[in-house]
Amino acid sequence: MSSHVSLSRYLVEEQRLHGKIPAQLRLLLEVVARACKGISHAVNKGALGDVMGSAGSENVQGEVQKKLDIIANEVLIEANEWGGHLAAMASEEMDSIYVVPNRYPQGEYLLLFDPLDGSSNIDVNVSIGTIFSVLQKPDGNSAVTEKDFLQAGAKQVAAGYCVYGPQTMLVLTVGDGVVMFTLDREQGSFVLTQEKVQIPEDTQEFAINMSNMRHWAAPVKRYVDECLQGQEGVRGKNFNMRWIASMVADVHRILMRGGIFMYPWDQREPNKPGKLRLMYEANPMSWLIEQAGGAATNGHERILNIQPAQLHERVSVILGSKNEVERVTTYHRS
Ligand code: AHM
Ligand code: MG
Repeated sequence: MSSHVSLSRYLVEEQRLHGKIPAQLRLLLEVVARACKGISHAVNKGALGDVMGSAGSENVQGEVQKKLDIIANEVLIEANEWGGHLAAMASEEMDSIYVVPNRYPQGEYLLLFDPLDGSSNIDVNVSIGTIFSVLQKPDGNSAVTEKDFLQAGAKQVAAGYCVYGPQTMLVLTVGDGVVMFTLDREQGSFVLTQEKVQIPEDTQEFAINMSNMRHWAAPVKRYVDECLQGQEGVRGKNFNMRWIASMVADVHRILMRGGIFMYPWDQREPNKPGKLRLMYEANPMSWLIEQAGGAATNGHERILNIQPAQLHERVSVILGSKNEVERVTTYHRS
């Protein structure tokens, strides 16, 4: 019965049945899950654990770091550096890549993460999460460099997130659909609670930060205008809106019941392609969404086909229910 399948058992059986998860990748995913359990505990402590508030520092993108951003980053690094499964890591919270120190063996995988996404929500007790993406190091023998990370999202071998909400859930793909695990705190393990996640192709729910409306490009304005017209407008149906300001929580809702999420380019900072990061946020989320039957584009092309030029590259993101994402993408073409 699926409610008794632990993450470890799922990974072992997935390898046995489909050959998707070699031992090193399994170790990696188990270690990431263990780190997420640690982050979940820290998040849960809140004001009791001296983990709230700002750390008084900024990351490479000039964003103020919260204490929990730094704690989560450290938990992921410490958990992953010694196991021999990784060559290097990259994080939204670190300027450059973290190569596994010489004292440990180096593995063939590269791990990228946003240690705590939606961190503006930490202090107000709203869902936040960890997003991760796994790539293979292209050249097995040479020393790992930042260039090794610059691979299109289509090359990911595993991707997922852990959402710290009313329940802590780990959501994963290795290219064989999307599976969801719920943390059983009494057992201390992630238990399989949903398989074959499918996003409905149509939706009546959109997610976008409406306060930026005046800055959007015409195709995004058109799409949202038409949603707002409701039954009387061209769409002939009413739409609902949700915006949690935690991508993890917004994407989780879309995986559960459909919807479209947009963080598009806007005129506030015209030189930036968008707010969200391609390699830590957009790629793993886009793969999950596609694996669940949805779509993800930047308005012009499939996000997973974008060849990154830099580690901290940003991108415009439109993802979710297939027909709606295709509609917004078509509006960008016309
Ligand atoms: P973060 O990684 O610094 O937390 O920023 C990413 C978050 C996303 O989770 C969310 O979708 C978005 O920023 C919210 O942005 P805004 O506050 O502009 O609505
Ligand atoms: Mg983030």
